[in-house]
Amino acid sequence: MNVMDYLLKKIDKEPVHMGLIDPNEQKPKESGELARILESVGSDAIMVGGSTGITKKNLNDTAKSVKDNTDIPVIHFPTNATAISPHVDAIYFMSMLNSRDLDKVIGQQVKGSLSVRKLGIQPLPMGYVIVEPGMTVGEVGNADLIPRNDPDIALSFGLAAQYLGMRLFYLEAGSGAPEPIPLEMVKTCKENLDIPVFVGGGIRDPDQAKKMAQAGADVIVTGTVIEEDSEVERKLKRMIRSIKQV
Ligand code: 1GP
Repeated sequence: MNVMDYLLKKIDKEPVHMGLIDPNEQKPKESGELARILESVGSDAIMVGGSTGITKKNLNDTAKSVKDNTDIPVIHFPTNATAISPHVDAIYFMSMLNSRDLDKVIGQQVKGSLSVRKLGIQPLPMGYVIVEPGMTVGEVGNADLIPRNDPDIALSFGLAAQYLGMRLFYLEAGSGAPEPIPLEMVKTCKENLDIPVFVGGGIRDPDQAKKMAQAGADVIVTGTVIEEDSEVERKLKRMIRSIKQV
């Protein structure tokens, strides 16, 4: 399966949902179960990754379990070049464009590129930016956070990503953020970019997810809600339905 084609076709039709499974949050077997649930409620792809505690072993075991339990694409959301798994369909080949740390912008990408080629994983070129409050990923990424009230800065990064040839642009508020990406920022980016806009961080309920889709988000990523909620299946079902109705 060509994952980029799959995504672009889906996005062309309707807003897309992706569930993020963090290998550091549960055992591989439970991750497999979450993957099964995500597919059954209509999620379009599964991202595997996290900001801290990712090892070759927990990544590999989790990715394998996820892959064994679902037919929708499994995409690695990488932390660095140390842990890259062959048990995925694709990897976001991403640059944290607003990091102060050159290693996050281009260093890890250079370190990991040969592995991606050798393992035959499809790279999905992506510009990734961290918006306030940024949470853990903003800290470990040493990000110069994009102010919440400045959509034009976010757009400037998005245009730079697009002009550099990146195929996807991701606005990240940070996992567990008290508020998701501001709607005005999503709208500004969507209206002015030709590449798909991803949003993630702090999206917990169907209403928030729907507003993101209405503002123009092409891909809505949820992570924490999968890990925390006891009625995860019911909640995800409602969330995905609300996104797809937009
Ligand atoms: C992944 O930050 C998102 O980019 C996930 O955020 O855990 O808050 O859903 P949540």
